[in-house]
Amino acid sequence: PRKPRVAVVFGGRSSEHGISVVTAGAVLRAIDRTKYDVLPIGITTDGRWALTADEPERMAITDRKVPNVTDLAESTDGGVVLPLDPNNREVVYSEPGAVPKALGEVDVVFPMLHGPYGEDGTLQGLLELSGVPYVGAGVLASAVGQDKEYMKRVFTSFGLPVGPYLVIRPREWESDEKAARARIAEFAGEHGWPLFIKPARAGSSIGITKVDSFEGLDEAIAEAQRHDPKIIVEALLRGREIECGVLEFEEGPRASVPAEIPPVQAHDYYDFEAKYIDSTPGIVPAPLTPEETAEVQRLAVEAFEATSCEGLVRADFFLTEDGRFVINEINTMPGFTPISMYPQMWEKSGVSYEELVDRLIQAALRRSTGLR
Ligand code: G1L
Repeated sequence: PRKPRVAVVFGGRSSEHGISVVTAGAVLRAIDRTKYDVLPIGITTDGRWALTADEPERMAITDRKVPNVTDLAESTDGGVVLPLDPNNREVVYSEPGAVPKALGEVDVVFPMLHGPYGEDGTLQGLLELSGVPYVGAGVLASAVGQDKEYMKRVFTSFGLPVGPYLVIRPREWESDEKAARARIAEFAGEHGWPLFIKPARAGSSIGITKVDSFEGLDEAIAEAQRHDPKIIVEALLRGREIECGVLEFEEGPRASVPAEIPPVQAHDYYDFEAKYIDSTPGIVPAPLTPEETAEVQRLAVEAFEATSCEGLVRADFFLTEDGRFVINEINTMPGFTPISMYPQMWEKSGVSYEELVDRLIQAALRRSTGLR
């Protein structure tokens, strides 16, 4: 029988294009070629889909230069830019099936795109319409995982502990800035400074400002609104940062050993570079009591279930000074190089990077043949 063909889709219009290419290179290297055929599909920074050569060694950082899809596609022997450019939209979106036809025979897609149109459920919706199974979270879980407000609402309704927060919607801000500021003042009165002002729907640490007083609040709001008109205000949670991976096995989701992210001196939350490229600053497994470990693992699996995740999720927590776990967020597309937190937590749980990639593909293929 023919081997299942896995299309790895990477790159894209996000500022995190390069990291996606590097990560896709690692995934391409890890896929068992005796079991699967592989089709690497890059999306250029201007949104064109291109078949790229299956040469993961060209997808690494060399001489401090981050790879990009345009270089890979243009200098690739037999590389074909598929008719999926923005000027030819009808080919892409007009009819269900257009994409798989353009891609050729594809049994499963491994989506590796950051941010809007990648991990927010839109690409997942396109794949649903096209009838192609894909790795990871579906439309709903992706969208919930991208929206800090609805993430907290879902957690709360499932009894998961979340920290204090406030949402400022665009209409409220436009109609009455003063009232919105007064709500923030009341929130600060109750929970104290500093506050974190964040875009409600943006990945990584983009657009986030820590504010210590009213001074700087307006600039922080403006900065967050540059990324999303809806913003979220969060109180500082004192405590340790603990993360836990969840992976879907045949019998259901299981939690990895947790990790601890030590506090960073230079910045209060580790930035994009640290999160995706640098070696993991985490301690794996986290030095927790067996009871604490079991508790955070239980909460991580609950977060996976509450948001109807599929395949995998990384759940991030604070362990507060009074010994309670508070869930901060989930990430349906966590950093995924072999040295990133999520693969490291599984490595220390006895699941190699190769096995991880295989389990994710298998979970996607299983889903396509059964009732969801
Ligand atoms: F498909 C998975 F497994 F769900 C998946 C997809 C993408 C896991 C992790 C990622 N991560 C990335 O693509 C990225 C961190 C390079 C950008 Cl979001």
